Amino acid sequence: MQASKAAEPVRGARRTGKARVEAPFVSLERACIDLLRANDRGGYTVPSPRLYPHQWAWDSAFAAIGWAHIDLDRAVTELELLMQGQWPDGRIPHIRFHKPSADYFPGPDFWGTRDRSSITQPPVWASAARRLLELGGDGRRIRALLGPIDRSHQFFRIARDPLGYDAVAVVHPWESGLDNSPAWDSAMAAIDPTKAPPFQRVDKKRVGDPSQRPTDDHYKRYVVLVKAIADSDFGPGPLAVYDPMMTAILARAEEDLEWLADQLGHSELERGRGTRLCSGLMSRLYNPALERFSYYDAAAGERLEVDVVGAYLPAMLDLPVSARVLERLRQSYWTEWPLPSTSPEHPEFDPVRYWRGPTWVNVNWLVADRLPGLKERTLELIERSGFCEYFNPLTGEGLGAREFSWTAALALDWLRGCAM
Ligand code: 9WN
Repeated sequence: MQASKAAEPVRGARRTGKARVEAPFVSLERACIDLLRANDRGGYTVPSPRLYPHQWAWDSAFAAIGWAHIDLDRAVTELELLMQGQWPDGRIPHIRFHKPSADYFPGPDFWGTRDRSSITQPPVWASAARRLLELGGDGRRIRALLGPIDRSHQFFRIARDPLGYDAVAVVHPWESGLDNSPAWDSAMAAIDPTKAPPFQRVDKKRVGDPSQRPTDDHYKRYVVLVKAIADSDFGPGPLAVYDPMMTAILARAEEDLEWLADQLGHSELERGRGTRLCSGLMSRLYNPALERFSYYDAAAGERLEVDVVGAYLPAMLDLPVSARVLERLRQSYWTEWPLPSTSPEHPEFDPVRYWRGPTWVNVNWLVADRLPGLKERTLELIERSGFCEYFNPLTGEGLGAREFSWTAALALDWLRGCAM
């Protein structure tokens, strides 16, 4: 499919020098484009201008997918800048700090680095690169990304699979991208919050209502982990939790990398890693009685049966159990505005606190082609509430940051007729 040219500004839309990103939209498609342009910092896209003023890894890959529908060269540049932040061991930092900013904590000094964080994030960049090539992106430039992407995937096997499960264990809740999910609660209980050095949160000032953000207690534990990772020479640190969603995303990314290698003639790639991850998911993390996947706390040696959306996300792959898992997901998660990030039956379900209940557009985008009606309902939600970071799954109220990039980028991908 070819990307169509960017639409001209809609006549009559209120424009005040800033992008018009408030619902109701004159044209949702136009508003998506305006938002990405407004959040462009010259080659990379900030997730949100006020709350997240740097380059985040999976946000950037999602933004590239949006850019692919506006300007393919700009889309490739987004991934190039992302890959340029790569550590020598292959990890793609979850944040790249291009410029200093007092608007976000923790900054590089806290991470003990110059300009990047020391953990990674769900590796959606191979899947983004595939979308760019499918839409007609420059094969020569995309081919140059395959080596770095390959090394970023190998990093997971070398440094994020302590028990050799052929699956991914995250070392910090921030690494999962689903930071505040109840999935991490029991492992985080072992981290002592009193060990946190003094620090000042900025996020609570940026999001007016603190009930939509993690608690101070959780934040202290996040900070302790950041320091522990720096103190262990950027090795894993004390937490390691096998994550079915992260594993599924990597498995999909491996398939997409193989596809890219075939298209672009990159013969050095080792084959079959995606298949191995699928076997790891089935043999180590699938729970047939619950018809969903488990988390596994490698440090405690404990299987964690947590009813959160990530426990169903491997159904985005062609696994023998995918249809069953999707059916379960539909039964338990089809709220007024699906998908809640935590089951409404879970005792920790909170419809407004981030990752403990709210609906997120990127999660929906990952499974939407397998859940009929989800894409349409999510677009309706955005039309109604705007480009929020997340949404109340019961009322549809927009929450967290406004002007959030991946909400616009993935909506644009849907509007242009694409699916994962
Ligand atoms: C920490 C940028 C990021 C997303 C994550 C989301 C949130 C950061 C934070 O924002 O995390 O990385 O400070 O809360 O949970 O998925 O990448 O949008």
